[in-house]
Amino acid sequence: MDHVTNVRNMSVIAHVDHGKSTLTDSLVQRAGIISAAKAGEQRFTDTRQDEQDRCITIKSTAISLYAELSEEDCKDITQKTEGNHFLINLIDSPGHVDFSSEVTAALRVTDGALVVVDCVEGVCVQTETVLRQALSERIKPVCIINKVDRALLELQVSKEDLYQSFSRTVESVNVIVATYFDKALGDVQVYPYKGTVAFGSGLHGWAFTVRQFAGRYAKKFGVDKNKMMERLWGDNFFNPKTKKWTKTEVHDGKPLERAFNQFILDPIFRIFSAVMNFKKDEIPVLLEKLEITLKSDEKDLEGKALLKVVMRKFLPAADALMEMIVMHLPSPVTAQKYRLYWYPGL
Ligand SMILES: Nc1nc2c(ncn2[C@@H]2O[C@H](COP(=O)(O)OP(=O)(O)OP(=O)(O)O)[C@@H](O)[C@H]2O)c(=O)[nH]1
Ligand SMILES: [Mg+2]
Repeated sequence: MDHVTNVRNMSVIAHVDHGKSTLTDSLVQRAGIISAAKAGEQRFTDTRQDEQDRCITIKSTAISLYAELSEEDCKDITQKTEGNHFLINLIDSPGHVDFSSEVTAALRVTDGALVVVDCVEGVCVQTETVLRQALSERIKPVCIINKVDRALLELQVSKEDLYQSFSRTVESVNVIVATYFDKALGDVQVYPYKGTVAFGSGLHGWAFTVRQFAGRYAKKFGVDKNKMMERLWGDNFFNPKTKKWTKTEVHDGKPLERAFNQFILDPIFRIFSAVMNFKKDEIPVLLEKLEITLKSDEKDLEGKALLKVVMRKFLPAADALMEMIVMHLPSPVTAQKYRLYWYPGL
């Protein structure tokens, strides 16, 4: 609290039911307030009995969380910071239009917003309303595309279809952001290759950003992380035979897989397929390759329960969220420069 440059005041905003409270649970769990088993189902910020009974947020709830980022990640923060310890003051707001005054109140006292979008429903009416409100308050957004587990388990989409759906959603968010452009705030559109968009499942407790994967692959291949980030989104294709990158999906007469699909979605799809199809011999090989170790009691799990444990270890939601919040949302020191309205003569 004494290091104001290391404070992030932020709200979680979205259309009703897109998973704000469920996602917040991942952060609450990381702070050690609730157990991993309950995270996602407890909806800790739905404190009132009527909220729990009706499975809907009615009042905005604030919670203060302590976060730590690795020293390496801290080097990439562009605003002034001291050390690698952070305080996140988070407000989980309601998505239902009847309670929109709660969103207004939350936005006024925060500087950044986590915009949650359901990957199946996409950008909805209330997503636009709350995003517009946020931008008119000069609140900087970052975005998470949530409920990706539904796309994989219920809709059984292909990797390319999922990429296209992500891409459309990001574009819809950016159309709104561009419409309400404010010179003082600058360009605040969200881009996966800049690390301001995450993808994941609040219910299952996993999420990732392109930046996280770029970090892993940059180390493995010995290439620059920023270059890798740009390659892992958009029309970038890698030819494993020639080890060359191209901008076209057909190279030398052979179709290539998009880098995002090949390097990011592929391991996730493999885990889902091996676990949900009960491929007992494939699972240990995959876990070893991805350097995931299970505790002895977790080894007996099967199906969805095993999927949750594995995905949480592979891509913990809190890591992706913390990274986005700390790296890309402004501290009060940064934000007050443009949020403070100055009336000459007063
Ligand atoms: N399959 C799936 N379901 C989810 C996910 N996240 C949330 N849900 C479900 O979606 C419903 C709504 O979740 P909440 O977290 O209450 O959504 P919310 O955005 O906080 O809703 P309001 O605050 O009322 O606007 C619950 O039934 C959750 O279990 C997810 O990642 N995957
Ligand atoms: Mg809620």
